[in-house]
Amino acid sequence: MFINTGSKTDYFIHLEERYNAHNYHPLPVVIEKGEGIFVWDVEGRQYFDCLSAYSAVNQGHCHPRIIRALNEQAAKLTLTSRAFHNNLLGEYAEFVCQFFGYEKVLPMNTGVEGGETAIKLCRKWGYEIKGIEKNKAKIIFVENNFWGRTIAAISSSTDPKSYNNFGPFLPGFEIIPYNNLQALEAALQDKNVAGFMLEPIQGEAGVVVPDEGYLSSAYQLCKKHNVLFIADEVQTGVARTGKLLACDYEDVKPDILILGKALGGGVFPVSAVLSSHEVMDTLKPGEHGSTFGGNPLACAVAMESLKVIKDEKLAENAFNMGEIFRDRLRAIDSPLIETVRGKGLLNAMVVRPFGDNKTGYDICLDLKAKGLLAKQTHEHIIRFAPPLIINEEQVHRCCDIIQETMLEQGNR
Ligand code: IF1
Repeated sequence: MFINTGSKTDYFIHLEERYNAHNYHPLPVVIEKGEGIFVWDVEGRQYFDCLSAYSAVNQGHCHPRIIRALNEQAAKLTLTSRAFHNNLLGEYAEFVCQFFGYEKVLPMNTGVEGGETAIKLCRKWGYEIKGIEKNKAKIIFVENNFWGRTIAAISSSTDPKSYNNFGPFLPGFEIIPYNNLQALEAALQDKNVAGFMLEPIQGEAGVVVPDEGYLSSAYQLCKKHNVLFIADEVQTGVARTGKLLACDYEDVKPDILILGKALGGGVFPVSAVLSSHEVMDTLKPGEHGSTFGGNPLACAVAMESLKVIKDEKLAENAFNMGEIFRDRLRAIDSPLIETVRGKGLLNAMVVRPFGDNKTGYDICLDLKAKGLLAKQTHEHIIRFAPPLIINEEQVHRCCDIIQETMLEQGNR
């Protein structure tokens, strides 16, 4: 039994620390309410949410249309499993395929399940269509990728924090530098390569934007070598970067597209793998699946989540607000700011080492004190990703807070 020795915040943090695994280092804030771009903590304080649950809340917290879709479906039918048909899966599959321009979809739940599914489809296609020798298929990944926490995901990771002491790792994965076409061309000489999987903009790596033309050239190289181009748009997709998909900036149509996070409108785990008949039809009944994959509740939520993206023109808004956001941050006259980068409303500020071993976490604490929640990645990179519904006045208020914080830091 926990006795409330301090604030409500302390109470909830202590309770969580006692009974929950310490697999995160959260900011010391306890959120109990979310609406639009705002969240409130248990002390009643309001914050700008500049993380959007790592781009899963693109439509804003508790969007009324999405909550209504969730509640109405939840009161009717939530889960049948795929042992039986349900009246929403076919409608959803048609809707999401037409929304993104693909022939077939395989519905899953989390982003990493989407990545796992894409790899299994790619390998199956490699053996049964490309004719790669059994169990010899290789998939190319890039350094500093992040696509989740499963054994396959960490087997392709270059981050010791992701893979250390979780071995042994999966074979058949090759890792090359990101944004390096020569390295890709060299790797593609291997006839056993079935696929090349990458994020169009690397999120966890710190919003790393590749050179203009990298995606389209990489795609062309994959076509030349009969290799599937697999885009992990779990974080960059669903309008986050100012286009429906980050690949749209270069008119690249991935052979396999992986979606997650905001596909579920921030209210339900929904992921999807979209591809062609040729790739999808390599899977036969009983060869892949998941208890919740394609459940009617997820279908209802995902359709409404995508309709909101379209109806509220959130990609266009993300593009326009992102321009203002980066201009404002780049105008901050602080020696601590090394660079500001991003597309749409997926942005990051890289800060130089400062004070006595201060890191981005310390800046996030100061931002929190001023009413803005953001989180650092890799110590010195602060990611700013507000919900895509943010308006110009709110962008300026967020930038005022960031500017004030950075100028104060610089004077310490
Ligand atoms: C954590 C990071 C972000 C992703 C991309 C697939 C997945 C993710 C590009 C897997 C998930 C989440 C996971 C979460 C924190 C967050 C994260 F910092 F870990 F790397 F966003 F950048 N592809 N990213 O970003 O999706 O299975 O989680 O639904 O694990 O700490 P998931």
